[in-house]
Amino acid sequence: MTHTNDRRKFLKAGAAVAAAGFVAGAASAIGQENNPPQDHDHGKPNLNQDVNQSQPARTGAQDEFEGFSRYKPGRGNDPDSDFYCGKLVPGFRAVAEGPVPITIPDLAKLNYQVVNGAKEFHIVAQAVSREFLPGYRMNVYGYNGSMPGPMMEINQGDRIRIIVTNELPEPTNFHMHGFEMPVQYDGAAEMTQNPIGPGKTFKYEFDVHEHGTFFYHSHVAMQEAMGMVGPIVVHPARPFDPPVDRDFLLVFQNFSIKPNQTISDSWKMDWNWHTINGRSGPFTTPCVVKHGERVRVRLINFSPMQHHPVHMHGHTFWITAHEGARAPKSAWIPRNTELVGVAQASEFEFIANNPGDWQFHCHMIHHMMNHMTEQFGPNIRDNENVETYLANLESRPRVEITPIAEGKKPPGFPQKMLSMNMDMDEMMRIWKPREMQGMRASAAMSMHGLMTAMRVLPADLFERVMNSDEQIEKGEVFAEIVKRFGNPADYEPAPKMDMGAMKMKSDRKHNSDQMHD
Ligand SMILES: [Cu+2]
Repeated sequence: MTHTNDRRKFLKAGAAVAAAGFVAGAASAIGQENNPPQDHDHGKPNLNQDVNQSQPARTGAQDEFEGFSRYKPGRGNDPDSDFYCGKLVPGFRAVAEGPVPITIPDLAKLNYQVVNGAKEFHIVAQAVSREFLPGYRMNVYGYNGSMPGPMMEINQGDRIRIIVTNELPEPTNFHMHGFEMPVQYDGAAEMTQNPIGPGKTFKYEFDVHEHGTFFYHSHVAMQEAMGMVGPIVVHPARPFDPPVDRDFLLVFQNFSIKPNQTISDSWKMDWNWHTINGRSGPFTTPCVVKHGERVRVRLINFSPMQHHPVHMHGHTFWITAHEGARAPKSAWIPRNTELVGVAQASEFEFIANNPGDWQFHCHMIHHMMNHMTEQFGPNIRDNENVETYLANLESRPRVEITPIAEGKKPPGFPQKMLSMNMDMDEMMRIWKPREMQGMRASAAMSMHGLMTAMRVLPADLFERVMNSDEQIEKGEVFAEIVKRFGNPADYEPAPKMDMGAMKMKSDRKHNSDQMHD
């Protein structure tokens, strides 16, 4: 590779650039308040303006890599370049700093103690409840009070000791998926050990020589369908180059839970509830990154039977690893949708060069909806006994449709279903994470099931969203991004008070479409 020296120079300068980001970014953001909106060609993306107004002064060599810019959408000039689609464009973090800690939205990390030279983790298999959406608390199985279980984050070369206690009223077993360990620790009862009985404990201990994205899970099939999984990340002893600035992990799962029930039906062959790290969109906390950073995402599919083509809007990423092994760079593939099969883990990396709030989701249409029972579920809940059912007979079927297309109804109409029934408190909880601040007021309406958001924010806006105590108005950050990087003339803010099709529980009988702050 001929670019080694350039890249080394960059890496030296990169950390200083990143450190200077906040102050300089804040100053330029204030400075541009008075800038008149630029005159754009109608409908054309505005690629030529200085899109990086919020970044500190940098030299062209740090931003541009053979025609690929870390700050402007674009692929570069030559598919054979090392930097095409950002392939080997480094993040701001120096390789020598080691791997960046994992960000795992909505899940905890598992603590350990070093005991007799091993990292010792305690894991408890349990029946747990998990709130998939505000107000929708489901009965599943998991670990340490959580579903999925908490993440183990370890290093290549560690000796680990996992002490598993079974608090379920039935036997379980404990398998660490993908590890090349001594066979008696494989946890594949009854081929390699006796099951762990209720109230019993079993110890697993071995040296970890691999690196990558793994997971632990029960190897009892229907316990798997009840949610018994937890992620494991093993960082490489020799940090990967190019370095990433952020490293996210998302576990995708499906469940079958009838509208009037809370217990996952592990016998089912189809699946109506979909979770990322144990939550359904829009309760999934967005991933937030800084403009120009190199980002890694690890996708684990622990669904019982269905695969997930996971698509990220606005960017092209490189598939860099599958399951337990980093792929050689010659085998990396540029993509915007990665099909993750059952029990597979994929990793991808990209340069966040296109600011905005980008949808990031499984593309299976029935995985892009929460339990798909809006029209059906409320009937069951509201008419749970025969008397109320009969009393409401004249009003059924109560199919609520988006009030559009007056008098013009093609075959198949309607297809745009309403989404959630949440009250104000529940909706407030959707908006509570700081990661949601400044998104469009209607953003939550567009995330259902296996959906979250990848937010790419200029440095100053990132600081406001992630590190300040400032209350940020809904839509403010998004509008600012459109102003700086897009075409404000064609942008219409979301109506602030209008949650659109979402109806409040208390208002549903009054057929109100409005939500009041
Ligand atoms: Cu899917």
